[in-house]
Amino acid sequence: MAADSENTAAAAAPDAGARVEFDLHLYYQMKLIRAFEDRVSRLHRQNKILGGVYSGAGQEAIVTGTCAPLLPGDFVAPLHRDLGVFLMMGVDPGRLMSQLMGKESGLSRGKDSFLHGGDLEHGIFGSTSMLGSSLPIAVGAALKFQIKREKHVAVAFFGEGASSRGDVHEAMNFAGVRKLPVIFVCENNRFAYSTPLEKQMAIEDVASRAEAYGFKGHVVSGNDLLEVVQLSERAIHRTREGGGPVLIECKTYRYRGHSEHDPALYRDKEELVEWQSRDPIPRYEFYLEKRGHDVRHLRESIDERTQKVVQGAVDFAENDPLPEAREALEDLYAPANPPGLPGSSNGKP
Ligand SMILES: Cc1ncc(C[n+]2csc(CCOP(=O)(O)OP(=O)(O)O)c2C)c(N)n1
Repeated sequence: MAADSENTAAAAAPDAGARVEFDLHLYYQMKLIRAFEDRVSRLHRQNKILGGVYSGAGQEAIVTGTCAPLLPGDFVAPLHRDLGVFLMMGVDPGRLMSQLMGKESGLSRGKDSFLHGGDLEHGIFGSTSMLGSSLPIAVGAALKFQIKREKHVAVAFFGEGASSRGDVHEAMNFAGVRKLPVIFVCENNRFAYSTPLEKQMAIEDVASRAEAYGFKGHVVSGNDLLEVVQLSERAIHRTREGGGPVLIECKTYRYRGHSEHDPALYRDKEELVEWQSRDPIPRYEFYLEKRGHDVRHLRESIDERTQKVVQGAVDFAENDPLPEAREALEDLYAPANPPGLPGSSNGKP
């Protein structure tokens, strides 16, 4: 979990014991995200989820690897497929499931689906529907960190489809000019809804655009957790220390349709099989095996743990009440005198 100090300590000082703990923690998180999303897809078919479900199955290594090196106080703007970001940043799985079911304890107290639910306590901005529009928000957060001399970073996730929008260009250009502490993470899963990559981009790599904004762009396999986390650790550290923005493009593949209602008949089944054979979980298990772990045993015990957590989240959300009608008008506007601001009367009239 990103906001988790043990994780950060392991990232900063990789002695053997801490490295093992960190490796296993990443494995657990990636498996938890997969199990949670699988369950959400099933719950959707049972009509228990409020709004659309945009599965990130197959893309778990990206959110796991890029959120792992983050510290408390950092800011993250996920895309619509990034349920895993919430789990990585330490959001309680029960509250997250309540958000998906539109229940009282959800992040927006039943006022929205997953799509727009954020959690600023955990540094997560709730996505807007306009693709790419969260990048200028992340850049704004980074500008605040720079002005206040806070050693935090902002991370903006976006798809290769969103990368063709003007907001993305403006955000990257401004970040480059001001050398802001922001990391742009492109999850290139080869499809923007039904539009394949080659029909919406004339170049091979989104990462090559970074040069035009005056910072570095990297391409990694988004299905290789080790590669993602190693690059992210270096990039986040450099950006935190004043090195300016960076763009990381993670090549991956979307396993399911754009959302659960989309059977994705427009794509080649062979392509899906090829990408599933590069699944991030067995790939990381191979690494763990090479590190001397008994992977079969590990997989069994982690599966048991993740199933318990997911079932606990479902039980919590199913027992959580729906909000009362009178609450519909609460939490709509920021308080006139937000606590903690200069001249504020701490929210008192
Ligand atoms: C400005 C804008 N155009 C179109 C849409 C409709 N739309 C929602 S998601 C999506 C595909 C996004 O593709 P990508 O950015 O690659 O992310 P992915 O869904 O593949 O993770 C589209 C076209 C939108 N929400 N906003």
